[in-house]
Amino acid sequence: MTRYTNIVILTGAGVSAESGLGTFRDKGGLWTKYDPYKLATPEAFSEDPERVHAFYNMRRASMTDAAPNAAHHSLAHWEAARRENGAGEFLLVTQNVDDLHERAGSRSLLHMHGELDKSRCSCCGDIQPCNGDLSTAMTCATCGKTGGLRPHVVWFGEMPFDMDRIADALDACDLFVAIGTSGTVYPAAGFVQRVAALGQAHTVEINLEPSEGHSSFAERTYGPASETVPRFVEDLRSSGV
Ligand code: BV8
Repeated sequence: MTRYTNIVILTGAGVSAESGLGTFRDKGGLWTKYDPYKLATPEAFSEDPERVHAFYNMRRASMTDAAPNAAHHSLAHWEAARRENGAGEFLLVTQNVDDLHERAGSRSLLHMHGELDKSRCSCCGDIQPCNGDLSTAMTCATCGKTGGLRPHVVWFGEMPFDMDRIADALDACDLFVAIGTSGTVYPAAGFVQRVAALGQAHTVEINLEPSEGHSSFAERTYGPASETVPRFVEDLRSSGV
């Protein structure tokens, strides 16, 4: 079995599904109940900030009640084991705005679409922890302006975070694993094509069903993440990866 030195993992909402947090495009998913262009765009926020705050306040509250599942824990243990034995780079890039990877113990982690438990001031850019509700009545502790606080998440049409660091990791990796993502939203959905085009990495999709980009992956495993991810990680770790 190959020993991988530079591993990049990409997760999406499917990894948090069994923790009780909704996905977006599955049956009953958030975007089947709400219009993303009325809730997850800068234009939506300037048009009706309180409607957007209510949507993210509801999701922030359900995040607090959720707990990491076996998929989150197995990724965190894998990262820790590789760090302990100096096995090389391990980067977890998540599209998710929940904190379940952190709460499972993941450390080498980038939230490319931001984080629900942070607010950002549209006036001065200050980022603060946010565990309760946001509203337009709130005042920024840094610049003192009222009404400018927003969820620190990436909306459609906004540039995802840490793209340079992610691109470097993708270009250096020899294992790329996408977990629980429909492969619908770019630029994340294009990561596998970027890696496959370089021809130096093994690519794996672990999902409930084939994603939009499934044909770009060399290996594909389907089933609930709380079962498929621990099994995948265990198989690799038992061969010393
Ligand atoms: C940008 C906000 C550019 C946070 C979200 C081509 C290139 C570049 C951009 C575009 C492009 N084409 C179109 C675009 C624009 C757009 C886009 O991709 N649109 C799509 C709809 C076509 N992209 C953007 O706007 C991005 N920005 O490109 O900026 C730019 C350039 C210069 C200057 C400025 C800007 C920004 C994208 C981020 C938008 N934010 N949400 C929030 O509210 O959470 S999108 C939303 O989708 C979430 O962030 C989510 O993480 C993300 C991806 O969804 P998934 O995680 O994949 O979830 P989904 O429900 O779709 O799928 C779940 C999967 O899990 C399913 O496959 C299911 O089978 C599986 N599953 C379910 N249960 C389980 C499971 N798997 C395992 N186990 C289970 N139990």
